[in-house]
Amino acid sequence: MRTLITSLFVTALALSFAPTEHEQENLPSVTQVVALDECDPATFNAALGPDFCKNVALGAATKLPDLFAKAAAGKPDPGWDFEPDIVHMKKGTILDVVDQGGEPHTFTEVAQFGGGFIGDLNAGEAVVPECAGGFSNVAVAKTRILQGSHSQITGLSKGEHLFECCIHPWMRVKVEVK
Ligand SMILES: [Cu+2]
Repeated sequence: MRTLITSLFVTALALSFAPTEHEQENLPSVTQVVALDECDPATFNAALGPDFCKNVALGAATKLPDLFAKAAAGKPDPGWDFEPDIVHMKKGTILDVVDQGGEPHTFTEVAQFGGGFIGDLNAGEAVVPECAGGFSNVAVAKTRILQGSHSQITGLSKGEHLFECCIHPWMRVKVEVK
């Protein structure tokens, strides 16, 4: 009897230190979205200030006037992108957005996709209310992601969520939360 009690105690002790399946399930999982761009430092920084664009493109860069010309023609540069375009995740998952491009972006939840706060990049689409005012609006500024940094989105409810960049509004992600 004594042996049985001792062995039960030892088993209970061992279990209390081992992470149980239940605890492992409680760790929030993370899914990642990557923001990309291939800005050309020479032309971007001449117009927008030193260090606005840091060279990440290794020869694949898009010059600032070309970015505007492509957007105006309704064929925005595909190098400016959120990947993936659609995210499927369970409720409670952390959505981690990392800017691996050369310049800042925003990751802004919108009711409907539309234009951003730089009219000449909107290809005629009206600015969506969530982007209005640009960085003079704190609600927009707080969704900014600087080059090389992460932003974590938590607490997304079940259902569909739409996110876009308020600067480059063709950068769009649909998040389906189950
Ligand atoms: Cu952007």
